[in-house]
Amino acid sequence: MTPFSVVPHRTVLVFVFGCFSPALLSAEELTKLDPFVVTAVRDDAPLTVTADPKAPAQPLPAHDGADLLKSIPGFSVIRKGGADGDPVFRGMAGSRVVVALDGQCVLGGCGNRMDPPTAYVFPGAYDRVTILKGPQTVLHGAGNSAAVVLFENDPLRYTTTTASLQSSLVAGSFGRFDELLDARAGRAEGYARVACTYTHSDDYEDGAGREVHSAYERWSTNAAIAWTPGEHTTVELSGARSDGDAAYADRAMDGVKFDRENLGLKVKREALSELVRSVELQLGYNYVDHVMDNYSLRPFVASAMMPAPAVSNPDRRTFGGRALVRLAPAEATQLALGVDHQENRHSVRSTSNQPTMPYEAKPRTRDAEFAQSGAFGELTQKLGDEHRVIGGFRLDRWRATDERAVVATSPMATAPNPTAGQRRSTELPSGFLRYERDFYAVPGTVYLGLGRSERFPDYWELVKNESATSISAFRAPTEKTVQLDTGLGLRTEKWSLNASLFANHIDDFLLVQSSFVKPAGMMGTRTATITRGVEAETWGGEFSANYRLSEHWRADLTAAYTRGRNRTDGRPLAQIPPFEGRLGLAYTQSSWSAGGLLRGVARQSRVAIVQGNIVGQDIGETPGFAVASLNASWLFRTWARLSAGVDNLCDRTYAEHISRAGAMVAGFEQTTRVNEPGRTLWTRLDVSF
Ligand SMILES: [Cu+2]
Repeated sequence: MTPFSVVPHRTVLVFVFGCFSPALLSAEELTKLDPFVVTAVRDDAPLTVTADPKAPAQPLPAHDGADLLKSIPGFSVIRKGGADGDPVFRGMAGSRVVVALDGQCVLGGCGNRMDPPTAYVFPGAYDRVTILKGPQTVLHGAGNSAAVVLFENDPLRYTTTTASLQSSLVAGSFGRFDELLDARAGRAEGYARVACTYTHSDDYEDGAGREVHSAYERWSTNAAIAWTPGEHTTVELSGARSDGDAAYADRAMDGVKFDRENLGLKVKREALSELVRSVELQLGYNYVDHVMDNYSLRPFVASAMMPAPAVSNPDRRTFGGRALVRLAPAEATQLALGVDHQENRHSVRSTSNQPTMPYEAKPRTRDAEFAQSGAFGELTQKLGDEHRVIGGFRLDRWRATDERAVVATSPMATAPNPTAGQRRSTELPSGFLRYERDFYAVPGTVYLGLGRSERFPDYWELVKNESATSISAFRAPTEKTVQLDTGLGLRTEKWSLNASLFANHIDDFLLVQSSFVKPAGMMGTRTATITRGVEAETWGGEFSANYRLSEHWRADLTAAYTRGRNRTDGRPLAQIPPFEGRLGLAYTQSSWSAGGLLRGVARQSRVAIVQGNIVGQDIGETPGFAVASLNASWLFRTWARLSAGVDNLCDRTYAEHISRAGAMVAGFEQTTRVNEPGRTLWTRLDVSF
């Protein structure tokens, strides 16, 4: 075992500290002396970051996937309101970051991107979130050029009859209230678990005391039941149901329904023979039904675009599956082989006048269908004790069908779709090769990898936008990324240090450009949002250092930077977050901890106005800012812990560079961007039995 092999977070700590600091404190004690409130996550392996979505974190995240990821260096969030922000990793948004929930791909339905996959993530319902950076794995589907994000539950296995219960309550400023209940029970023959979450917030206020149209309410139930007929066999059937509503400060409509239905089946058999280490089969079904309108969560105001109460109701049905075999052909060789498949259908129905033509009475009209089938192999070859080579290759066949008869050229007008009924299919090759080396003088690992990924255009790039020359972007090119990844991780008893650097070249980067002027009719012009392929490059990286100043004091420093260039237009690449640094300091005793976090973000002057991605486009430069936060936590019973914090202590008024422009919402002051929350007080109680 190497210091950086992929094992759960805590095990790594125990292993490293257990080996290198036996005299100081036992591994258990050292683990306990980590601060209770998480302000910085640590890298576990080359290109791998793991976080505990159940742990108290500062700043207090909204109970959705994007806000949780925001605390991980390299991630930023495009804010639209209080929840359902879009995660961006290293300036890459949308489907460049693949999000899988327990191995299943969930795709949102909203044409206006109200529901990124992370809108259907309730972090407290999962045991672990893992981020795999760069095109350096082929195991989790095609096109994940920036990163793969896995929300997962730990496998359960019981030998005696056992039951456990974990619960947390959060109360905070602006009417914030969260509840989480996670119950598990099992015996040798099987287990069952259920996780329920509820979260609510009123409109928050920014630092200047202006209310932001951002209230939300979300709930979820995840359940699983499993049969474990032998020591090495698990058959798990799982399901999830969730819904919610959310106000948006950046647009003319709000989300009033985010209904997800899910069913999953997992069959896994381990230790079949010396050669076959495991075989697993997974199937998943997801249905997302989304409704947005301009009157339920805000006072209805007639506008030129929407003169009457209007509703849109898109939905998406996704089926998928994967079969994977893990082999050990030799002692130093591990091979994972598999196939996967995913298909989804998107439909929409809408009304421009709900009182006279209710949307519920209208038929759903299918507008697009997608399918992708892939085969992959990933090999890890140890070369002696200290060297490893890891390589992977996958080939995907991707198909799309354009089922739109007409294309909307404005909220009031449609035109016949020039690509109606057309089908297209493409072969997408992806692969990577990486060299890793461990060293022991200071325990650590260095790596260097080269990867290529080819990403097919997603629903928004292909169907929601036009192209420069046509009202349909259905012929948009595939996006090809070639990326170099390098970095190192060092960890001693007193300090740890991680650095990951990347540089890439992206051929046919799918740039989404708004306000593109097109001819209209005999003399006029109109503007459209188009998808176009440009030649782009980005480079940058993340750095984190952790230093144990004394037995009780710990300091964390993280930094992230990305720079991007659009070579075709000779401009900066749009929607790239500026440099960001965080400094955390914590004091930990056996039963309590207290800490502070300072987050500083630089100004961003590298902008390309009206250019960006499926979520948002650049609107201008932004100034830098700094935000300070404080937290404390007290383990007052072995089974109960109370935490509290103040986020944005100085009540600063600020907005993230990539956040969306503020919209005019009746009763609210319009701001340049959707501002972040002002001073936020929160308290949290965690109990486990
Ligand atoms: Cu929507």
